[in-house]
Amino acid sequence: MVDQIEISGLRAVTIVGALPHEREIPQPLTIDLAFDVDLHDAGRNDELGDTVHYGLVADRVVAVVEESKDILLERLVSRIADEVLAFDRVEAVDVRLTKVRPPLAVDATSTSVRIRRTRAEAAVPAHSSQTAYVALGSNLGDREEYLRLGVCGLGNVTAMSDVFETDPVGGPDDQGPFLNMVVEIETSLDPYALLRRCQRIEAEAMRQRIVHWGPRTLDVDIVLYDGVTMATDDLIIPHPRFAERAFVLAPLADIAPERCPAGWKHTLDVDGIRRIGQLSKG
Ligand code: PH2
Ligand code: MG
Ligand code: MG
Repeated sequence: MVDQIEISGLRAVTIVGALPHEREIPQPLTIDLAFDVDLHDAGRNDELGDTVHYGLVADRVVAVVEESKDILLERLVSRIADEVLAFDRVEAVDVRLTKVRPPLAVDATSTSVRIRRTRAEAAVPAHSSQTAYVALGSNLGDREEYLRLGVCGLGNVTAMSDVFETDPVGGPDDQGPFLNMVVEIETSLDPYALLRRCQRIEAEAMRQRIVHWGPRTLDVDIVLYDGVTMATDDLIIPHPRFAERAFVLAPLADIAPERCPAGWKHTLDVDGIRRIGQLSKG
């Protein structure tokens, strides 16, 4: 018999499923987890550091589910297992993922898939991560505070450019100047999951999508994602216009000049960009 920690009836709402309406409307899921952790030390010492903080596991799992858009429960349950196994002390995990309102023609209470995965067979080794560059921009309200909110929401930030004040490019004439910056992150999220995180951060900043390219409290765009070139309706990587935008290139050049496109210095020979300096702690 091994020691286990259990989390039962964790609830999340997301897009999952193969049917047309399931691609449109988020649906409720419940997640039940049991993970193997040696609890001897925590039992003796009464120290959180000797065990796995189940609150953090619950937060990570709900974030992964809400950021996903998988077709199969099997795919999503496997992501959940990988996420739990990324916690160092977890040796194995049992996960059950349940559709609370399964789309069946007949009557049924729920449908579930259940898997057990051990550290040895985990598809994603613990802490596997990619480097990505994300651009932040704000020209409404407390612009620095919105940048701070963006930086915090992105998670593991490994480098930050200076903040630049930039004249608006495109959009209505009467909007104020932007604050722009670029950050480097190490992330275990795939590009879509990272996009969903960016969108969630923007929503938290109550971005008003009223005028196309109009003023916004916070815009969070993926510029580059290691090893990924893609173009779908939802997401294009690298960002399609970053190579001609001084408000992205100037901050990107601060932290990753080697990632800037050829001739980037020339692109910076424009007015309308002023270096402000490091983002203050607020
Ligand atoms: N973002 C835009 C359009 N124009 N101009 C500046 N200076 N900074 C921006 O972040 C910006 C813009 C669309 O996202
Ligand atoms: Mg943008
Ligand atoms: Mg954007």
